[in-house]
Amino acid sequence: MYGRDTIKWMIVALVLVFGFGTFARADFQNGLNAHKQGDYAIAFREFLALAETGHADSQAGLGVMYARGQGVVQDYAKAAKWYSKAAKQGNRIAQASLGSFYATGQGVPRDLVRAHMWFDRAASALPPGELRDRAVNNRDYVVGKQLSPVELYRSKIMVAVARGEHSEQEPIQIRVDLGKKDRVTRRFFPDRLTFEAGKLYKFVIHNPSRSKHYFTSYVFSKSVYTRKVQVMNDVGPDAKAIAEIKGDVREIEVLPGGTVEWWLVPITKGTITDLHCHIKENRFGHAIPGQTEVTTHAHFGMTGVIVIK
Ligand SMILES: [Cu+2]
Repeated sequence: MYGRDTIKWMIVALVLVFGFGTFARADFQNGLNAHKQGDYAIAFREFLALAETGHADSQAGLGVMYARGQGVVQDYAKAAKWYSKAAKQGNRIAQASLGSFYATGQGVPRDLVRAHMWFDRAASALPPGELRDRAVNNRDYVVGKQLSPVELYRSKIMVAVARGEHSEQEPIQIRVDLGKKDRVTRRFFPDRLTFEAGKLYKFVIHNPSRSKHYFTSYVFSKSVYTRKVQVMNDVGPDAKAIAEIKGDVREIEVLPGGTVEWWLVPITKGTITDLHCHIKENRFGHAIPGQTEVTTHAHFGMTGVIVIK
């Protein structure tokens, strides 16, 4: 099912670079002319010399030649490498082609979020009109409809970051404490958290107690876009980050006295009821080896509800 759309994309892309471009550099034009005439050895040499100096159109040209095996052994990984360099500089053939590669797993590991991101950037680089409409359709039909709301949001953020539009929105701060300053209270404080979809949050998870606790909610982690997680040296306004973790988060364990800041944007609205701490302990506050009645903090009431409005 990807095949046909991907081919369409390649055609859109090729028309763009080799049909519509106006190019300032004479040496690039030489390469382009050679390529049109099928003189791939000359085209490759011209493109390579320029590509290595950072010339985006030449990098895209090399991408095309590697993707089609023109004058070189067909090599999708090398094509992806050159497309990637050109795409980051805003070359739209490279952006569109890289989108196709990510959608199909050709030359790069398959990654629909990245595919969507590159298709989106390629589409928005086009002037309004039929080509752009086709580009948007391809973005949506090849990958868009297969992404979850969180994944679509991640793509949107990646595009915004690339455009330098991602101004630091002031985060809303929410704090939850795991237990109290003792080792017997097994509760979240508060045990009901309310977020608003689409806003940026600095979600502070602090453990004031003398035992380890988990903040675990698989539904919540799937309902939010995680920008970063920071391990803090303290709690409060003077706290400094001592580690930063990027990517998806499933659950967070906070050691006694520890603090973590989870920078996130809630995406999917709903009432989430699977928040719990699954640290194993008996009712005396510690696990006894071999004891069969060991249970978890959740059984002692360390559960909670998260609402995303
Ligand atoms: Cu716990």
